[in-house]
Amino acid sequence: MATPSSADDNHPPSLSTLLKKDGFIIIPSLLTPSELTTLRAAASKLTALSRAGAWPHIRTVGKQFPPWPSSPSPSGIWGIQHLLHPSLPLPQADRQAFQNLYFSPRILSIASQLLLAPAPGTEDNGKEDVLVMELCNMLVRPSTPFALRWHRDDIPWSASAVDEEARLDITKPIHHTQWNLALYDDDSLIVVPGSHARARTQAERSADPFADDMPGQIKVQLTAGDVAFYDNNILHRGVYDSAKERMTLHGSVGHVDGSRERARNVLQHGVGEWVEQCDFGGLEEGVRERAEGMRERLVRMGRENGDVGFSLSE
Ligand SMILES: O=C(O)CCC(=O)C(=O)O
Repeated sequence: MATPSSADDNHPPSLSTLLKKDGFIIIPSLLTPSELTTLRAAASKLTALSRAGAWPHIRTVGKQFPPWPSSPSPSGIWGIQHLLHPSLPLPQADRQAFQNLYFSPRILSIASQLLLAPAPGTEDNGKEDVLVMELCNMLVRPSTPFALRWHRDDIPWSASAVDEEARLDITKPIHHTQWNLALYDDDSLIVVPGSHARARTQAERSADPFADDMPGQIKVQLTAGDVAFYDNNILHRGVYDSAKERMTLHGSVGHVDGSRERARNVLQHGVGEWVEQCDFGGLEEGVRERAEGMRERLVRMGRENGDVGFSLSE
């Protein structure tokens, strides 16, 4: 399991080195107990409202990729979208808890370390004003058993090995990072470590899309309060236990050089329709300015990229 603990205590590998090697890293105990309590309270209220059909931005059981219907299917929901949406039907304190978390200096410092890694041979680790606001969603326990097929988030399963290699070149700068922050212990995410950096093997190509025994697969084990950062083009799937509580915040942060591929990844979720109405006035000074800058760069990305379509379909 990749954790930021060191192979050599004098020269611990950087977070970006670990992420480039395995495709994911786990940062234990990012949240304090009091933050965990506050976020669980907000998350529980939003989950109840979403299951009852009072929040239309949901992921419905039975459908893996966006767009999703706006009412829960009879088999329930497995995710809730847009936790930063200005119309989220929650008291201000709960909405603030999600904003505080998404823009928290701890999350953004890790994102900066991953996205602004120094170019080989330089000491320069860039400037923070290239971070872009992206997604802040939540993955929840479905009420009936449900599983996602193996996928990469932004490369179709039908891609040739040549196309996969062109997209997965890890010598190129990283332009996004995705994270899962568990509010309850969570082992639903299954990944093949290292697969973010190579085309699929013949065994992976010919495997059943719902295979429970993909060679090399591991469960990403998160204890409540831990966060996993990962490359969303790692081979992965979700397998959900309807009897086990799950409320895992699911976000991403981008880099301004992310171009059309990142624009599609983010804007296919509909964020462009509401991001300009978000009120970040409740954030602490310093954090607020950074949030405004990240929002501004997302708006610009939307303007420059027009209709982006969807990454995947089923
Ligand atoms: O449930 C998870 O953690 C994985 C979700 C996922 O693979 C996705 O949203 O594409």
